[in-house]
Amino acid sequence: MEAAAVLADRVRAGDVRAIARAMSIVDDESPAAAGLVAALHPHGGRARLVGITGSPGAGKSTLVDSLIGELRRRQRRVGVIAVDPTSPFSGGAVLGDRVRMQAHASDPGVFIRSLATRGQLGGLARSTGDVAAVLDAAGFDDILMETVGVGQDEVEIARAADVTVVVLVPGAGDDVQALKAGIMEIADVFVVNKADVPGAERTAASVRMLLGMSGADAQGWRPPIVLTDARSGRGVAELVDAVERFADAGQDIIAARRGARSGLRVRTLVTVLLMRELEDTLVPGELDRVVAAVSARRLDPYTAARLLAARIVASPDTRHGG
Ligand SMILES: Nc1nc2c(ncn2[C@@H]2O[C@H](COP(=O)(O)OP(=O)(O)OP(=O)(O)O)[C@@H](O)[C@H]2O)c(=O)[nH]1
Ligand SMILES: [Mg+2]
Repeated sequence: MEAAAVLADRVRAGDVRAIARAMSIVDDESPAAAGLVAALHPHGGRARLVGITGSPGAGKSTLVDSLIGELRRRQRRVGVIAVDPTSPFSGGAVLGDRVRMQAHASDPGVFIRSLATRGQLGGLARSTGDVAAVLDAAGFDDILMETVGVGQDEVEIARAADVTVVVLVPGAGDDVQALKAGIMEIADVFVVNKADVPGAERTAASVRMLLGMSGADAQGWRPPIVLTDARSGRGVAELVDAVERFADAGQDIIAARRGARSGLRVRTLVTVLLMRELEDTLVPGELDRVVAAVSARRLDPYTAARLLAARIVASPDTRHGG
């Protein structure tokens, strides 16, 4: 059996070292990644992907920690992907999360992985989907994905997750305008965390009013608002219940999201493959020269792209290298 298939079998058997190794392969986008994903793909699709998004410091990691405990009580195996928006070398965030979640480190029903975004736009690491696929194939029931929601990422996590939980804190909803339209649209479930500090009820009321104005969505789901104190765990069982209700009532929505995810994934990979193919086709430096011509306004970008794309379909014997 080839190496990818052997590793995939060990991942499916729940071998912790194999899971860690598979994650590194897909996260590094090493050449073995394609074969590994191919071997794992038929065995995926069972896990529930839950996105936890919200402002920095809203308590997402603390909430994830509490959620792990609650889900374990319900006999579910839990994978966690914490996306660190900073570089892996600079930040305390990843380390802090690791230390906090250490309590679960010896539990074979829990697997925690931190990823760096490496400066990509948006808060999701590019490999998040493949790392989740490893956890999925390894049989984890719930995969919790923590990301800081700022700007574009909110849309991204909506694509990456089956269920999106938006974490707010008291005060966030006092000024209705402060709640960005984007965040209202992606939430399947709202959490007002830090419910132990004053103002949580008022924030919940503001969100409720906003939701009342926008109405339930086409499928008839109106996002519930759950108050939590992530440090004590109060409200966390209710949060899990709310996620379960959405997973049940929103099956069609989730299926559509998964379809959209597959579509985006394939399209993105085609772009990458064609770009690679083009780079193999061109003489070294040729692409840079075309780009320079566009910069110097001797060539427009559309014509440049059309000329370059035409090279890919040119006969193979015109190719340089390969
Ligand atoms: N009072 C109170 N504090 C909380 C609660 N949940 C989290 N905190 C505190 O809020 C701070 C931030 O918590 P984190 O869980 O690190 O927040 P985060 O959203 O993961 O932060 P980033 O990952 O940096 O965006 C910590 O000091 C927590 O102890 C809560 O329910 N009540
Ligand atoms: Mg965090």
